[in-house]
Amino acid sequence: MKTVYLGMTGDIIHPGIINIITEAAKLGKVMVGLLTDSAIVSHKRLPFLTYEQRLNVVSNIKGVDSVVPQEDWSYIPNLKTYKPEIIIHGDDWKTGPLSKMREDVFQLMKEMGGEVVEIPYTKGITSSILSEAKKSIGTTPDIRLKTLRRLISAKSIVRIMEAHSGLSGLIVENIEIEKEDGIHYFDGMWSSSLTDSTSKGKPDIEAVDLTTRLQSLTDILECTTKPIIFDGDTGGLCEHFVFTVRTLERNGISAVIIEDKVGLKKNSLFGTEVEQNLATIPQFCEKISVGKKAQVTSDFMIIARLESLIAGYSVDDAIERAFAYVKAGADGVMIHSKEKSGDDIKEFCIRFKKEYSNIPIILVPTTYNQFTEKELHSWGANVVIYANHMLRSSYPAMMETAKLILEHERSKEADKLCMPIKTILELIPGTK
Ligand code: SPV
Ligand code: MG
Repeated sequence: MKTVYLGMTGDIIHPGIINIITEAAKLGKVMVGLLTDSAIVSHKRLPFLTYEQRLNVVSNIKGVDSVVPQEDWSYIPNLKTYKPEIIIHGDDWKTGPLSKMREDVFQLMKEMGGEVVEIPYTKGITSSILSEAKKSIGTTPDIRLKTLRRLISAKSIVRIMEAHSGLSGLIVENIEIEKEDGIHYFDGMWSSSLTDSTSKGKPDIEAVDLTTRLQSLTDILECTTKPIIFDGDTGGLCEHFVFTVRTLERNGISAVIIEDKVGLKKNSLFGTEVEQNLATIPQFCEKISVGKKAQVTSDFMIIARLESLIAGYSVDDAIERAFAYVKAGADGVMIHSKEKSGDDIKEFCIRFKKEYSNIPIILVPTTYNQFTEKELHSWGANVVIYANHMLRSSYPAMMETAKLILEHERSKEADKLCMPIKTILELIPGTK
């Protein structure tokens, strides 16, 4: 019997997929090439179900003979490995972004003496339409929490944007642009102490209790599904940190980042005149360790933030601390710097990855913002956080609008800077 190769994501099973499997089974033994998370995120959003869950579903569909992982977005590597006599595909790939891959597949199958079978695409129901519907289903704390680890292992660089309100969260949740290599979007949100306090007109000096920080966080949680990394400041005393970890985890937050400073915390990017006192290594290791013991799931991440470079210490100091924090249980390290050249960060990343290639590095390139995500990844970074850009960009727009109204004694001139009321109705479901 011939082998018929069928590539799929298998996240949402709809009648179109059952149809193509049925057609494939008429031609031979169906081998499904199930795209892995990393193959999918190279071009599309992370699927709802994990690879293991999708494997379970797809292997149990009538007509599927075997399932193999497809590690690449392209079918070509698997076609070379498994040499099926036939590959089957919906005819929708004749045009659009898959048409180049279609040509390559035809060429390869011809060289291998195989055949490409195209079947009419099932109209009216596509995975993309269904994933729109999926968005309206929302998420659960458990699914949201787990997603950050999945993203870190699937993507070369995880892209996180600051959100400080429901509205900014909605932008991060929804915005995407189409580029040559697929859809680009933000993978998750950063709950920043700086932007949260600034949006409330207050200084960034570590809230006395979590309650105020949780107010805006709750607003974001209510209208988004993407994973959230929480800025935990210094984490407070060990006794407090235990509660913070539990509260965040219960709410479906994926990670907390705590910085190794002591005393009154001030924002790291403020001028050099601000004195920064660092915790001793054993002190901070103790905090990480009590936090790790407090968490209930194995998915929640405690990330140690190194302030050595901010406080005027060397890369050597940061490295010594980073190694100690990882040994104490940190699931990742964030290294921060005000240095524009990026040289110190690059040196840190390279040295850290030589010792711990599997521990994620998180960067916050606010000052060294000339480097692209690809460049930061080439140093060893796994996650990039745009830590304050939604808030900072909103301020000039609001200032300009307020000035225009004062100047003209009416609002007509400011209209061009304002979101149309219609957009509000479209953006916020339930107001249409
Ligand atoms: C924040 O966003 O609050 C941070 C990052 O802690 S930074 O402001 O760069 O210190
Ligand atoms: Mg902060």
